[in-house]
Formats: sequence, C-alpha cells, structure tokens
Amino acid sequence: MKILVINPNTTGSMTEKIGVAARAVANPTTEIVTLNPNKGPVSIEGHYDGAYAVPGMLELVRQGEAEGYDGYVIACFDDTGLDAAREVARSPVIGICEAAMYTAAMLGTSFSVVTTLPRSIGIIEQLAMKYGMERFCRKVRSAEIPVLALEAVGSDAACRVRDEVKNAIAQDRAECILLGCAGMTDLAQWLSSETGVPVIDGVAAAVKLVEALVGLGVTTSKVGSYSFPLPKPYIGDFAQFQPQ
Ligand code: 5HY
Repeated sequence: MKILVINPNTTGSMTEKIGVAARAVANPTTEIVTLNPNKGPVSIEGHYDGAYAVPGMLELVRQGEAEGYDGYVIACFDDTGLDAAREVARSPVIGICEAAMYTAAMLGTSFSVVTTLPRSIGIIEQLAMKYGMERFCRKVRSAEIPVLALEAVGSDAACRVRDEVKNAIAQDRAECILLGCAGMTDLAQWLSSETGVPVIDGVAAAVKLVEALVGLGVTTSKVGSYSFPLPKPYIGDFAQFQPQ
C-alpha cells in the first residue's frame, strides 16, 4: 500500500523528521511518501495559522487521490483540515491527534497531552471533546516552546518537553502521555524509557491505524458528512480550489 503523510506546515526539516518516524513503524510493504505544501505558515500555532495551512494541505490530498494513494495522515496535532480532507478523499484520512488519543485510550484509563505553546491547549481540548475523549484526558499542558524550537539543534526544547511530561505523570495521574506536536515525533521512545510510561507519538500511531483500515478494506463513508464537495464556482484566487 501507499500512504501519503502530510505535514501541513511548510518546514521541510519537520517533514523529513516525520518521514523518518513514519517509515520506522510502517510495514515493509508499505510505501510512505511525506510532503508539505509549498505555501502557508512555517509552523501552525493557533487557529489563524491552521486556517491558512488547509488550502495547501487539501491540494496535496486531491493530488494524492488522483495518484491512487491508499490512505493519508495529517501530521499536525491540531488535526488541521481533517474533516475537509475526508470530503475530498475516498481513502482513509487520519489525524495524528485522534490517532494518539484513540491509541492511548486502549493502553490506560487516562492520558495527558504535552504540546508546545499555551495557545494550542484550547484547540487540543476541543479535539478531545470532539473525539469523545474528555473522560480520558486529564490535562493538556504546554512546554512553553515555539514549534520550530523543536527543529533547532542544541535547543533545550526536548528537555522542556521531558520536564512537562514528568509533571503530567506526577501531578495529573496520567497513565499515558501524548506528544502534542508532530515536531516531537523523535522524542517518544526516549521519553517512554525515561519515564516508564507509554508516551504516544501521533505520527507513528496514525500510520499504523491507516495500515489497519486499509487492511480491513474500508474507506471513508461518502453518503453523508464526508460526501464529495458539491461542484460550484469559487471566485478569485481560490478558483483553483473549486470542486469539479
Ligand atoms: C503541529 N503545529 O503538530 C502543531 C502542533 C502545535 O506546526 N505542527 C505544527 O504545536 O500546535
């Protein structure tokens, strides 16, 4: 099978890191392709960035459908544009936040999330409610680091994430920890061994869940919420995105 893993921001080093994590867990027969849009924010820190990441991300999903991809991962912990992507795709589309939450809910009775900036906390709390995970989610915490600090060699970002993970275990009674940013994907194994607690990386979890859905032979339902977009004119610069 062929899975397209999309980093919706436009930072290539993060896309490469995501690709390494995805290929590390993929089956040998699964081809992983990682892409990011050539337009949009270099990082997604809040709703406005997220909104302007969606057009470029959707363009990649539409191209993926034309090229016959079997499934998609949206590798941003805000699950940016997930529902819209499911409208344009028939193949399964999984966001890394939902993948991490569903996975953690099968490993313990509670989890906490450690994300980057405080402004992302509310977005992830809303996703927990959207996915029916509020009874598992103890707390969404911030390591108080910009997303791109995770790309800076020698930064203390990883240590700040580790410290907040330890706080979550000690203070929230969290039985699992979710890494609340795709840029943290390379920290999961280290933090799991440091803490003795399952630390879930949404990128890896999403890849395995896409493989599972493809293996089941199931695709996104196109009879309701995720029906293909209705053909209509889009005016101005967005004419290129209008549904056919
Ligand atoms: C992400 N931002 O996974 C999100 C998470 C965050 O550019 N990639 C981003 O920290 O808001």
